[in-house]
Amino acid sequence: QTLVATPRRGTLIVIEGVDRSGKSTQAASLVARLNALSGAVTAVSMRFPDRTTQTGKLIDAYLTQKDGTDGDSIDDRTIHLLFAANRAEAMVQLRKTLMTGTSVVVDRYAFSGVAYTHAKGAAGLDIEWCMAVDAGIIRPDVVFFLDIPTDVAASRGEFGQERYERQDFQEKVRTAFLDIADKAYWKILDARQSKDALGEEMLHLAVTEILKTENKPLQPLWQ
Ligand code: T5A
Ligand code: NA
Repeated sequence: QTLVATPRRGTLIVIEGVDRSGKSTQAASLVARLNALSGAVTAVSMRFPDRTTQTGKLIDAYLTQKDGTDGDSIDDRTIHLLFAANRAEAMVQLRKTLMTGTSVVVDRYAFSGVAYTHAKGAAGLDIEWCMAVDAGIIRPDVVFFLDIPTDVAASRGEFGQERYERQDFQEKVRTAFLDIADKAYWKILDARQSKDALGEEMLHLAVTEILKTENKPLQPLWQ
């Protein structure tokens, strides 16, 4: 009888929150902290929207309101589908990375898709429709929700540069996030803390999740 080492897959860690809650700061910090622990690359980062792909370029033009008109050339349903397509096209690479044992820290995911579209309050864009479009992509092992009062977020650097950065809208986004938060795998964190304190808390939680992941099969989201 041969002893075969149990293959261990990477852990899928998603960071969510309203604009300026500190997601990109913490995503970079978490990847660096995890890799420093082992002295090897055990974690990489990914972000959505990925503005570098074909779908990402359309999304970037929409968000920065450089899409030709006054910014309304892509309707609400279509931009939602583009954000979902931008995630769908990344799944082969994401699965491959996880299955080779590398953890992935993702800056925004389908939860942003649902929260921002639903917060528009437009007819036909109910939560069920928003979720259905992303159903079946890889389910995160854990979601860190960086919770912050929207007035604190609005006081941070460069707020107001992009389409959705209005405080009343951000308030609706925060409510939508909390509505879809699944207690089974979401951790709601206080994002008013200092960058370092929050980074330490997330490192501790991430390590716990990585140890728990072992070789559990990947699961589809919302199915
Ligand atoms: N969107 C996205 C959808 O509508 N549907 C979707 O499906 C998806 C995926 C772009 C927009 O797209 C929408 C949501 C967004 O409106 P993006 O590219 O992620 O999404 O947005 P960005 O503008 O890049 O990032 P955010 O505005 O969300 O900011 P972050 O990443 O939350 O914050 P971060 O880390 O850049 O920090 C912001 C500022 O705060 C400071 C930082 O130094 C920086 O100046 N800061 C802190 N200050 C004090 N204390 C702390 N703890 C701090 N942490 C950070
Ligand atoms: Na960001």
